[in-house]
Amino acid sequence: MLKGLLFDLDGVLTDSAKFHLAAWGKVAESIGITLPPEANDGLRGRSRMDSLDFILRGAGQEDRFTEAEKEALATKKNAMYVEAIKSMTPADILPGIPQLLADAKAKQLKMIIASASKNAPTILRQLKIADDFDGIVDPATLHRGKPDPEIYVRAQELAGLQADEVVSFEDASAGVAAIKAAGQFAVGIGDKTVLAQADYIVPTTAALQLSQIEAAFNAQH
Ligand code: G16
Ligand code: MG
Repeated sequence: MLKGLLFDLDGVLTDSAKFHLAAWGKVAESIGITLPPEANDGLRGRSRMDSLDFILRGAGQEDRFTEAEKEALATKKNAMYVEAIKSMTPADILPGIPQLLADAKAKQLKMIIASASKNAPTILRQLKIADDFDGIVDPATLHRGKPDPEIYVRAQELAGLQADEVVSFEDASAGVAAIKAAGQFAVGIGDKTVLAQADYIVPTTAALQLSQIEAAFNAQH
């Protein structure tokens, strides 16, 4: 029986990717690197330091900086990002999400955030949906990033539920892989060839409907 929903944040509840991309773009520019167009997708769901490594690797400069210098660059990016997300309001919640959260609440489903972002609590407050959730996995306590299942296993534990009692939502293929490795039902939001591993796929959040997702979940359990 469906008892809980586990949510990625960026790309699922709101589009914070544009702010991540803009901040990384400025940091990259400051060290003479131009972000390639594929950076937008490539940065999705990656932790802060993994994102920097991804950018440096893409430019063939993975050995250019010391760990301390990389920390400084990541701190600079985060300061710009934190400034940018102050402009977020409830209008930045993606279409279909307010109804999904209301339907889940009416069914008393547990709701947990499984985001790689250390800024997730701030964003939820800006969107004024922080109180809708029963918990947030603290990414600082994780050992491995998505596609490792750790974050989804932890989210399920926070909900006090079993793998076959939850549905998890993701926009990134690494995130869907993490959900499936955790043995959970995956809802993928985005391109169906990219997210082929998901159990249920919608092109955008506007197409999310809890009754239909629950029917697909029940058919599989
Ligand atoms: C998000 C974004 C990533 C970002 C990561 C860490 O993940 O998709 O681009 O690098 O969080 O964010 P921060 O620097 O704020 O800790 P998710 O898991 O919500 O998609
Ligand atoms: Mg995401």
